[in-house]
Amino acid sequence: MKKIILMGRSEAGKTTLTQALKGETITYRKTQYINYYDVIIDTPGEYMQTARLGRALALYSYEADVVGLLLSATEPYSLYPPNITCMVNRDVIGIVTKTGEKGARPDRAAAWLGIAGCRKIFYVDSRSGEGVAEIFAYLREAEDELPWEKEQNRKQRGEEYGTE
Ligand SMILES: Nc1nc2c(ncn2[C@@H]2O[C@H](COP(=O)(O)OP(=O)(O)O)[C@@H](O)[C@H]2O)c(=O)[nH]1
Ligand SMILES: [Mg+2]
Repeated sequence: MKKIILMGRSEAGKTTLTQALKGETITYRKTQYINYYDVIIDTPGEYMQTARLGRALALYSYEADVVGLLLSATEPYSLYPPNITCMVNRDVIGIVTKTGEKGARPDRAAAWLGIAGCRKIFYVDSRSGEGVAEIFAYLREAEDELPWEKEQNRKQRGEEYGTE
């Protein structure tokens, strides 16, 4: 798995998404996400709410392969300056959270993330688990086996070698 660092203002949903990716609350196809603690870095929202955002982004992104900028679909404004992603020499993805909330405007949040410089945008509701699998799929590397593929792959190997 590629290592992702999640950034966004307080209440953006960083910790909840971290939990969803770690499988503490979410199940997908009855399989729990487990043992990905080392590939997700949660950060305090304070970085976003100060002028130090750019520097924090640049520094912390060295710890990761991918930076995820979170913005809630319920936010009435965005704190991201235009093209903030130019501070980072890593892939930066936009993640719109809380898509299932009442009055959510995922389209507006996505547009703001686009202005911030994110080219690829994901949409999640970490409470229901909607969209979390897509982030997993993006973070996977060739050698990774996603949780819901384990059973299928085991069966395939069993058929090939005549064993289970
Ligand atoms: N419906 C919904 N609620 C969310 C989602 N993400 C976070 N929340 C809620 O929003 C609040 C703040 O989330 P939290 O993860 O603590 O935000 P953080 O400050 O960025 O870590 C909590 O009450 C969460 O339950 C989401 O994707 N969907
Ligand atoms: Mg948090």
